[in-house]
Amino acid sequence: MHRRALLLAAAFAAATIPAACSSDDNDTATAGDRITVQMTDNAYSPTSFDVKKGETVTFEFVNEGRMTHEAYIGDEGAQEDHATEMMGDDGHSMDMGGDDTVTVEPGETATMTHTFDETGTVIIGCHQPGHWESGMKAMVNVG
Ligand SMILES: [Cu+2]
Repeated sequence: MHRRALLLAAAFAAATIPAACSSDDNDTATAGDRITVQMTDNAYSPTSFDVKKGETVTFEFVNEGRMTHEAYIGDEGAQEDHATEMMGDDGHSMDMGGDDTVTVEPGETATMTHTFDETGTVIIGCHQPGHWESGMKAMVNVG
């Protein structure tokens, strides 16, 4: 299940990242305690990370774009739910913890700390209007 989701997500990301943005889309960062992630309009760089199960990582998001960007961390289903919530659908009553979302204004830097308790793939997605749809996401491979 996780593997299938990973493959689908990876294929989606590869197909939708604008080639003009950067030439190092496939960089895989090896996680330490702190990972710096660049935000541009509309992409993260790098777009994939490897972390160890149980590891607590502080992401430092640097917005180098001209638009506001967001980083929401969660699995594919959570991303879809979050996208729905951003559109104002009241049908969901899920508890959106504030710790897993950060909004970064242009030129600003913000940090988010997350502990990866389960193996599998976790996604960082931007849910500013149209960004998720245009492929603004990064994969965290927890193993
Ligand atoms: Cu964005």
